Amino acid sequence: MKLERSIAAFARARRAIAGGVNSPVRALGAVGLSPVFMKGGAGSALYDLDGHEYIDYVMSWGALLLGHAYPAVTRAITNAVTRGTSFGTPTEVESELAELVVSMMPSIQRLRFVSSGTEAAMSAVRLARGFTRRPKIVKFAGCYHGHGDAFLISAGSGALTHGVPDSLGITEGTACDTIVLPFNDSAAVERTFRANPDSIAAVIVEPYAGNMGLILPRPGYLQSLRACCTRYGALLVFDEVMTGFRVARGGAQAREGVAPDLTVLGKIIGGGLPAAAFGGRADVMAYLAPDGPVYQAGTLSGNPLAMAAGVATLTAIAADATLYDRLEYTSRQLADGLGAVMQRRGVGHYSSCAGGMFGVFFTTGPVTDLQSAQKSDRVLFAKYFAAMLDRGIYLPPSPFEANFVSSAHTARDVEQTIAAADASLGALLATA
Ligand code: HOZ
Repeated sequence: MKLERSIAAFARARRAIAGGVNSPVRALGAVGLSPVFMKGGAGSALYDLDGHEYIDYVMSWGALLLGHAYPAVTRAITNAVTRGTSFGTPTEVESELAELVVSMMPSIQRLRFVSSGTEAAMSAVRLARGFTRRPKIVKFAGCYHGHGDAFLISAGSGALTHGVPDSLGITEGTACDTIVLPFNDSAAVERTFRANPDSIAAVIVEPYAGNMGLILPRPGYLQSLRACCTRYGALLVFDEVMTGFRVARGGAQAREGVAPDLTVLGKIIGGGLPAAAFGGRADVMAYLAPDGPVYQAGTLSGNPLAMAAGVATLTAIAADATLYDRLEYTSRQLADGLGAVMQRRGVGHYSSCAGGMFGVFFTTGPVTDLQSAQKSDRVLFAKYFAAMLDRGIYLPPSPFEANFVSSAHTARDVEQTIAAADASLGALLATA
């Protein structure tokens, strides 16, 4: 496949942008390729600079639940932009989006909008520390909560494939206050609380881990985190940046029946524009300035364009009674169909899915944590990624990222994707 224009665009980008990209995984380093520059998208399709069309399973890393350029979202943004792009004052559309979120996620009594998931996670942890007056946080290896200092220790996502799971630039003091435990291990959490009964402010977790591939919690795991936090007076923070509005209208917390104290949201809440939020118990949120002593602020927080896109997105979600059944059906068809192809071709695999996301590991499972995820065959994945790209399928460019579907993905997309996987693996195994 010819990607001449993308290659030229990357050479240009590298002259002015650090590394040529504004987020590391986009560089496609994990699969040894040069990035594909896109010029547009519609529904489930992406179009690159060289004129190729792809079925997209990145969906702006999960932000687009309704597909690219969903008409109601585009209309809402177009209408909003004619009234001005940013005021630095409150606007009513912020309350409109906040009310929608509160109505969909009962554990959120109050929230605060920010511009990115990173900012939301950082702010939630500061708030948890301020509220509990304790220093430490517990996170899980392979979970990713954006690039705030406290989280870049055994982090997932791009940190896993760019050789820096523990980034330089994080002070020893920060690292000391982050306790990293294996995902899905309730006993490790219990032991840690017993050893640090008065110093843990919060446990932060992706309830469905989506940044080391997709790893679902063992039955009872999230409940055990809830119980430990309650017993020891720490806050339970669910990072639902990926899973919020994606695995169910009320996120993973609704599917699992576990109410966190705080929730971190991003991606879908902004309908493809930069918006994120953190929210939860009213007594905890009351600690935030201007009412309380924990400071947090942002010029573009609650930006009217992003709020309008969010309102249009959540309104469409709320009005569609069968949306999550359809998304789960599509994800299941893909996870099972791709698994069947791998089985037939003799490739070790393990798959999982939830709502509008799914994961396929190139290893025989079960995959329950970072250690088991890292058994994935990265070399085979890189070849598979390239072969799928050649056949018009745009996958997340790393074995440790989840795949995302939208309501725009069709049965024909699923069929084409499974056929492409069969042809790709057939060709790869023939030349191996
Ligand atoms: N952190 C995102 C993947 N889990 C990547 C964001 C991006 O490159 O856009």
